[in-house]
Order: sequence, then structure tokens, then C-alpha cells
Amino acid sequence: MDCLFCKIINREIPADIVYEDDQVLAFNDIDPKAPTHMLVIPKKHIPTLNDITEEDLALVGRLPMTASRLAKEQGFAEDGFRVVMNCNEDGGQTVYHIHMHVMGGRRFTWPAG
Ligand code: D5M
Repeated sequence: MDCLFCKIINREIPADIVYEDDQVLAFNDIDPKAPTHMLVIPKKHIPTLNDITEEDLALVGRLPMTASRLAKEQGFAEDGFRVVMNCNEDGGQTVYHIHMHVMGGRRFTWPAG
């Protein structure tokens, strides 16, 4: 499958992996927007948020759980952090395999740009 993140999952493309289990993978973003910027992805190929089905709910729930776990491990959970999921063109999505951006280590503003 011609999907960048599937290739990272399959070790066809290198990435700086910070967490892996049988269902999700997390790695550092190649273009960080914060001192810490990771991506948490399901190993199942789901192109966009619009493609999530009832059967994916437990899997998708692992994304924020993993984000929080990594934030705790890396010491910025208490101060706070930002998670973002972009959907389609207007949402700023560039890689069509759902992913949760997990950013920490600085204060974020709202609303997002
Ligand atoms: O976010 C897609 C994100 O994926 C963006 O922040 C860059 C990141 N990216 C792209 N290629 C790589 C590789 N090879 N390793 C790590 N991170 C990568 P989006 O929400 O789709 O705009």
C-alpha cells in the first residue's frame, strides 16, 4: 500500500519510534512544531477521521490514551499538552493515515490557526 505511515509501521521507511504495541505506533514528527512533537497512529490503515467506523472505536480510543501515557512518561502531562487530528484539505491533513499530533513543552494558544 502506498501509504507513508504504513511504510513506517512496516519498517520500510525509518522513523524515530518512541512507543509501539500490537495496535498503535508513536514516533517523533519529522517537522516538529513544539519542543516535543510526536505522532500516534493506529497500525490499521484508516485514511481520515471520516472513515472511522463503530468497529474502530476501541482502537481509536488508544490514540489519546497513548498520547497521555507518553506525556506522563516524558514529564509534560501535568503542565499540559496539545493533541490535534487534522481531517482532509481544509483541516490541514497531508498524510492520509489517521494520526494524533501530540505536542508539549511549550504553551499553546487558542484558537488554532
Ligand atoms: O501531519 C502529517 C505530519 O507527518 C506532519 O507534521 C509531518 C509528519 N511527517 C511526514 N513525514 C514524516 C516522516 N517520514 N516521519 C515523521 N513524521 C513525518 P498532517 O496532520 O497530515 O498535516
